Amino acid sequence: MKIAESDLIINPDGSVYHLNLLPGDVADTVITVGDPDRVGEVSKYFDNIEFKKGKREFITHTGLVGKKRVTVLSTGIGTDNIDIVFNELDALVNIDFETRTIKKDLTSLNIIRIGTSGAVQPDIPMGTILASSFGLGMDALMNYYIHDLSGDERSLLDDIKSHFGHLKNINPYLTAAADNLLNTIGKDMAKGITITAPGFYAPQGRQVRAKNAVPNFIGLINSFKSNQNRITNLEMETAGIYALAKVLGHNALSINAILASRVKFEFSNEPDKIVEQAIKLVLERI
Ligand code: R1P
Repeated sequence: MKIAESDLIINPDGSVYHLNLLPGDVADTVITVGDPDRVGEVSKYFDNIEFKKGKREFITHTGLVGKKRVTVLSTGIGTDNIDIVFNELDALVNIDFETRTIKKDLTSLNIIRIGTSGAVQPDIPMGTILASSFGLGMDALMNYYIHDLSGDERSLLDDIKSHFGHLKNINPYLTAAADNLLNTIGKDMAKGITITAPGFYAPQGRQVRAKNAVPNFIGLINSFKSNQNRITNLEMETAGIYALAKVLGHNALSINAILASRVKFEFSNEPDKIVEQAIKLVLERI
């Protein structure tokens, strides 16, 4: 079936609408970062840069790490942007832009987020590099997609729903990390469930001036336990990345540079150093 011009918008130069990339620009291994300035912090370690492109907050560098072709691109903040980035990344590899049809042989990308995050458990200090074993979405993105769960995901999500059930208007969703990436890139890292919030302040339990509707949100979050699983950290993209990667047949892993302890009320005085450690670790292991 032909995909409508209004459903998949292709620019006059043949590039996809927001990312401004052509089919062929995306490597099979993709690193996503939130901050557009972090793209160069990753690609400065590339052995060769093939090109740099960008539009809005979506900056892309593709090049070689050793002999491996790697793309690094910025998503900006939030799962609304993840919706755009993941659909367009997938279209670039799995849709024939000439015929506007889905290709017969689909490509499965390995996608690794390198992002920043705050810890909600006292034994996870600032400076930790943490791999998300699951992404737990508190945002609304996956209300709009059909998202099948494995048996393990379903039973963990049921426990989560009973823990957070009194919070009205939240329909949490859960997806596991891709095993192939968790067991290689994330092999000896701290691990846990990462909550993806639809905001930075009250949606992550921060109290500044506006009154929070959920009292002691961090206490509610860090008291959850189901078998060996607990919630370790908060950020704003992982759950959308995991869920859309699964829906579209890609493998995803989120690596979190822990810059803050939300239980000790601390923020790191060397955030760039922690992010750099995460970048180096991921590049050594991809
Ligand atoms: C909020 O400051 C941003 O930082 C975290 C959150 O997920 C959100 O995007 O990640 P990045 O540093 O990768 O953007």
